[in-house]
Amino acid sequence: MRCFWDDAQRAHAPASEFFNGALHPAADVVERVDSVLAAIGPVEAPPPRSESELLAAAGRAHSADYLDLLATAHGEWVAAGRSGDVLPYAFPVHRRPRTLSRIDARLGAHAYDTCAPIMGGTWSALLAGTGVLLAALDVAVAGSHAFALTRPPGHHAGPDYMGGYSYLNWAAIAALASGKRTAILDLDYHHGNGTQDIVTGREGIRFASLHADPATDYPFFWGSAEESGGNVLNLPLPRGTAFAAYDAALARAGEWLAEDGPELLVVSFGADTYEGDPISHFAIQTGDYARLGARAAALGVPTLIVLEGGYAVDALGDNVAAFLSGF
Ligand code: SP5
Ligand code: ZN
Repeated sequence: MRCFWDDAQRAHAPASEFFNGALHPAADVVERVDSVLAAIGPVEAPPPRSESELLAAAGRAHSADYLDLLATAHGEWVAAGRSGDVLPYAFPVHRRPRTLSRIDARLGAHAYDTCAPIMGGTWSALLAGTGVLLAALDVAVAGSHAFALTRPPGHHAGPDYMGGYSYLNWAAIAALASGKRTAILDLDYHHGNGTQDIVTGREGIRFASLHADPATDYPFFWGSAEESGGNVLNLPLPRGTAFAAYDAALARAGEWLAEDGPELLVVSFGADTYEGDPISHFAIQTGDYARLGARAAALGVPTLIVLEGGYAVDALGDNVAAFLSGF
């Protein structure tokens, strides 16, 4: 399988995230990428693309004012005399009809949590990630499987918001840019709330997600079984879920996605379902990922795989490589 990666994606290197009443070291560390690169073999750099082409692709899934915030937030933060990573702290629980100018107001209006810090290199890393995504998408649209080593993750980013280490929604951008009937299969431990919010009701796209029950797990406000219908299928699973139950749910998701006759499959693959993940609570083992990859591949359509979570850094590469081997 052809794999794509751009070293410019390393410029996003968060220091910390805020939860449970304290700042914690960021879980989405750059070392995650080194683990994957060491395990998957050779990767290709994407062909150069103009910034306007990259922005146009991102703009299929995200609003212009949100993209402008991502591009300008760190500069405004520094201009306001701040140091360290950019984080919001005040949020409009209900959208407020105000013209937003202060950086803290703009941040809060485009975020739902305090787990998506922005630094000086974030925007350039996101543009590089978009190039990686589009290069892999080209391969899949042409009829082969491809892996985009996207980092930071994307599936928590919505039409005009960031959160959960996510800024640009790789799966949604790919689906909307593909021009194909697309099935999106989200296999991260956490519900793909951003993807769901972007693609709900979109003709020619179906979204199925296997994830931890939002009654117990982040992102809490999305992803219940009842929140299924139309082009969305949510299959929440209890903490402790291991291969057999996960594989059964995956089979069910695959059947539902196949009903729509997709021409392209986009997999949001997160290895935070791994038994050793430090922030998650499923019990998938490294050897299971090859069988799960084969199950997803049984859909029988050209597939673009993007990376979401997975925070057991040492095992991440083997888990990703095993999943890809199933294809
Ligand atoms: C892409 C992705 O996997 N994003 C996940 C974001 C989850 N952030 C939640 C932070 C709170 C985690 N609580 C962990 C408790 C560890 N004992
Ligand atoms: Zn996750």
